[in-house]
Amino acid sequence: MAGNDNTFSRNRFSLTRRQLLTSAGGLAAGGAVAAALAACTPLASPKNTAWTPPASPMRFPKGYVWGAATSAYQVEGAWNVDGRGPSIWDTFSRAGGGHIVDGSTGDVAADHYHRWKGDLDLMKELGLGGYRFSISWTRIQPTGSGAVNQKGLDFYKGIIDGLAERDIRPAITLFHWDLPQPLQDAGGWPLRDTANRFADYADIVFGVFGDVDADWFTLNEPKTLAFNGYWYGSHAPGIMDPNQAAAAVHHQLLAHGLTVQAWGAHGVKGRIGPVLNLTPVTATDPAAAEQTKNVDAVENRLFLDPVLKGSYPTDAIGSANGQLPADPDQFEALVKDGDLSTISSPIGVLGVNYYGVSGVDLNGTMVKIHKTSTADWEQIWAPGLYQLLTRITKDYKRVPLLLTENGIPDDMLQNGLNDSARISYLRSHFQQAARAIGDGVPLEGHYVWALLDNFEWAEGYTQRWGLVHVDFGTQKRTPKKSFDWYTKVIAANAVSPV
Ligand code: IFM
Repeated sequence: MAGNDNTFSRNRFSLTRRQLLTSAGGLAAGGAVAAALAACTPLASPKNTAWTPPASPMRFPKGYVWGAATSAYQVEGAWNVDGRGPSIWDTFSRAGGGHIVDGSTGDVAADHYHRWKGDLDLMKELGLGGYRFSISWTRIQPTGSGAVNQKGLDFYKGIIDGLAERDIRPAITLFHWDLPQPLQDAGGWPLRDTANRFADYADIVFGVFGDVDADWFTLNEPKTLAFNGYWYGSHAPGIMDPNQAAAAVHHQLLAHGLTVQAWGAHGVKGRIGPVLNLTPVTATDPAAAEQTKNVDAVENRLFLDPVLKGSYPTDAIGSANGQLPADPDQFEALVKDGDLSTISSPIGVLGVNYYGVSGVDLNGTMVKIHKTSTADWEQIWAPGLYQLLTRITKDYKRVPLLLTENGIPDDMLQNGLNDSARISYLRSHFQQAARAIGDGVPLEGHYVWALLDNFEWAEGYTQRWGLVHVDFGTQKRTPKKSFDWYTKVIAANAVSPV
């Protein structure tokens, strides 16, 4: 694991996927950090650490959805098949220049486009109650607007029907970062009209699949796309401009709200909401309270508040340490009358992606306070999940929650199939989920990221996140040890202490 390495490169292409855990500003040795932490108050629940799991299995409510997730560009491949148009990820991964660490693309990925039936059989074998996948916009509308591609709709109809045959509930994400390239050429998410284009695309999907009883998700992780794609430049479309990033936040949220409204107008079955990746943050120095509050605003409240309260936090954007360094006036001018009521249209479910926590230093920089997985941005701390879930429930109106992603990449020191580190990780996070449910959090399901090894964005194929190993040369699937372990958890609807 990369857990002993406290230094992080900040060069453009080795920026971590989600945030800058930099060596800038330095990071105190573990003991000093722990001492500093003990001296400061965490932002959320005071009950976040003093808890040990019970010796007996922790049971989950009847109907709890045990799931696994993927996304279109990461698994489908078939980049130029059956009329699919180019997305920003096709462009970005082909551009070279170190965008993707191993120089790879998602052209073939796990070839799920051609192998989905076998993959659905694997899900059945695992005993999944839910499968979360995303629809590729450019399979449905190859240029992002106008003509509809029937073959794209047919592909997803096959998956939806195949899930129904296997009694697996679909969780369908309409957008997992693969913006049609022509829309980026016109300005991308910083352009307001992209929200309208997205609502048109959603309208097409709802018109065809309105009778599908699913958990519908509008956008996956609008934060990651906005920040990595338009601020750090480490993801497609590779832009480095905080003002564009701020605009991309607002217009994605607007697209979310318009889509919730279109969903209601179509009378689609199931329920709908966004998928937000959220991160509890803690000051590493008693004097860093303000900086930590700012980072919390950027990481969490910038997304939760508009969706669940109909307002933007005032401390997220600006030039203070920890803020998104865009122009607040410029941002305010983007928010037109009615936008916030659109964005806060009532949702039926909130998807939460949880990967860990972060410390915040005096510079407002996110720094390492816990061991990371092979992904150096992922600071593993299971109690943070409890902290996050209880905080959402306490600070916002009550809405059913689904953990829509949670997982780690293979530990490089372990044999790929013998992934006991993933089992420990999942066990501790399932326990914290059960604990949160016991304390009244309306959590209704848990999707492991990921079902299959896949294309991990800027990390290419160097990180393997799957319950199922994929040999990218032969496309052979082999369940890992965690797959067998998860099968037992699902069958028992309970997580055991060992
Ligand atoms: O692979 C990604 C996924 O696309 C979005 N959430 C985090 C995962 C792991 O980095």
